[in-house]
Amino acid sequence: MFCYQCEQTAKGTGCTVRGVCGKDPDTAALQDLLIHMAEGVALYAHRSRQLGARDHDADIFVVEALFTTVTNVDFDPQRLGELVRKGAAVRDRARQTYHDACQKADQKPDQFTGDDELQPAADLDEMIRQGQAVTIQRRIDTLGADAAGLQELITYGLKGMAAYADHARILGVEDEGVYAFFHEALAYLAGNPSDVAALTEMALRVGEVNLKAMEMLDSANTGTYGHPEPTQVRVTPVKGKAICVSGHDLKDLKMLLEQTEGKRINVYTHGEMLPCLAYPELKKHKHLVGNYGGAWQDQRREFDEFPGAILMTTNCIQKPKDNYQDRIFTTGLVGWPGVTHILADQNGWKDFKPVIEAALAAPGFAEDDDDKTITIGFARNAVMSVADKVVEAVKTGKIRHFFLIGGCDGAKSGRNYYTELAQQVPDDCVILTLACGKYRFNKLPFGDIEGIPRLLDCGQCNDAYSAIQIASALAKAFDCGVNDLPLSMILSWYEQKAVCILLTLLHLGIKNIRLGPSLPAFVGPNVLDVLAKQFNLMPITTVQEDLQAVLVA
Ligand code: FSO
Ligand code: SF4
Repeated sequence: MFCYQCEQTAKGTGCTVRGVCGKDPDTAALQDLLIHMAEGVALYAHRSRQLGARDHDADIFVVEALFTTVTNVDFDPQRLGELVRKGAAVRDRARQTYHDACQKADQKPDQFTGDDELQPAADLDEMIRQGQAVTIQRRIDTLGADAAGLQELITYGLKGMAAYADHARILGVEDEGVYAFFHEALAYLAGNPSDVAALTEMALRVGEVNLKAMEMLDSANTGTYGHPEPTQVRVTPVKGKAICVSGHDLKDLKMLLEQTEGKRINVYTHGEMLPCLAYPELKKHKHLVGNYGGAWQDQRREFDEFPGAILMTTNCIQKPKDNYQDRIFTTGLVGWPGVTHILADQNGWKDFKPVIEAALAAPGFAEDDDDKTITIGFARNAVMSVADKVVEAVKTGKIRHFFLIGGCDGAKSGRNYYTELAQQVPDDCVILTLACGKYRFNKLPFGDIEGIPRLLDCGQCNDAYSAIQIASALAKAFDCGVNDLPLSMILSWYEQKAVCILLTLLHLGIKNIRLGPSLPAFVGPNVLDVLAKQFNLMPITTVQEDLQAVLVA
C-alpha cells in the first residue's frame, strides 16, 4: 500500500505497511480502486454533460466514492467492495448514456481502453489485487513527486469538497455546476496529466468550486435548522441513560433526537458535533443535554468510559475497543468491520432503534457531574449581528488583532503548539476558531473585550464558510482586502477537508497562512516553493516566533 493523504502519514512520507490511522493494505487497495472507478464514471459523465445528457446516479456515486475514502471514514473492505461493484454498474450506464448522446449528436464517441473498462472481480481478494495495480506509488514512480503530488492534491481537495456536497445533498441542496466540476476534474485526472502549471491551476479551481460547495452546506444547515446562536452548553455529564453522537451530520442527530423524545435518554454531542448545540431546531430538544469528551483522537478512551450508546455519523472513527464494540454504531458513509451499520431507507429516513436499545441496556451516568459550560455558536450570522461593535473596538484600539486558530486536531505532540498559541495571544486580541482542533483550548477562560468574547467558536470544519464570510465582512467594513486586515490565519490540518479549505483560501488570494503541525507529504518541493512565493504559505515555527512575526508586521 501507499497512502500519504493525511497529516499523520508514517514518518511524514507515506504509510506503506499499514496506515497509522488503522487502514490495512486491503482496505487501502479497495479505496484506490474506488477512486479509479470514480474517474472511470467521470470520463463518461463529463463528456455526456457537454452533449446535454445528465446522469444523476453518476453525480451521487462520485461524491459518495470520494467522501468514503476520506481519512477515518470507511475501514470496511466488504462495504468498499460493494461500492466498487456499484461504481462499475454506474460507469457502464454512464458509458451507455454517453454513446446515446453521441449518436443523437451524430458524433463519434471518444474511446477509452484498458483501465477504464476494468470490471471488478467477484472475489474480494482478486478485487484487492486489482486495487494494488492502481496504487499512487505507480504514478509517483512515473511522474515524479511534484506532478503526482499535485494530482493527489486535486484528488484530496475533491474528497474534502465531496464531504460538503454530500452533507448538503442529504438536506436537499444540490448544484449542477458543482457536480459538473467533480466530473470534469476527475476526468482530467484520469488522463494522467503531468504539466505542473496546469495541475496547479486545476487545484486552485478546486478551491473556487469548493467555496460554492461550502456555501451550499451553509445554506442547507441554516435553512433547515436555523442560524447558530451564541449558546452556553454543558460539557459535563448528567445522570441518566445516554447516547453520544459523533461525526458531522446534523440530520442524523435530528432524526435521533426525534426518535429518543420522551424515552428518558440524554443525547450528547461529541467531537465535531459540538456546534449542533447552537442550532435553534436542534437545541430545542431538551434531552440534547450537552457535549461529551473532546476531539476524535481521544475517542477510544472516552467511548470506553461512556456508559451508553455511540453513533458515528462521519469521520473520524477509530478502531473500537472490545468494551464498546457492541454499543457503537455507524451510519452514512462511515464504516468499521463488525460494527452495526444503520442504513437509510429510500427517503433518507433511518431507524435508530438498535442505538436506542443499546443505550437503554447500558448503565448510563450514575450521577450529575459538576455543571461546567462553555459558549459556542459564533457562526457568521451571530458575529455579523455585532459587527458594528467589533469594528468600533478595532477603531478605538481595544481589539488589536484577530487570530483564526482553526482546523483539525490529531495525535501528534507538536499540536500543543495550538494550545500554547491560544494561551499566549495577548489580551487585546480576539481568537476565531473552528473544527476539532479547538478542543486544545476551548475550555480555557479567555474573557471578553467590551462584551465581545475573546474566543469566538464559528463551528465545525464544515463551517469554514462562516469564517470566510466573517473575514470578508470585516474587510468590507474597513474598506480593505482580507490580506490587509489585522487578521492572521494559523491553521492545523489533518485530513482532506482541510485540504479543500486551504485551496479555497488560496483561490481567494489569502496570503501569509501559517500551516502545521507539519506540511503535507504530497506537496512536492517545487510546488511548495511556488506556494511560498505566490501566497507566502509557511509552516508554523514556535509560538513566540510566530506571535512576534504576526504582531510586529
Ligand atoms: Fe476533525 Fe476528523 Fe472536522 Fe476532520 S473530526 S479531523 S477536518 O475529520 O472533519 O475537524
Ligand atoms: Fe496513513 Fe493517513 Fe493514509 Fe491513514 S489516511 S493510511 S494514516 S496517510
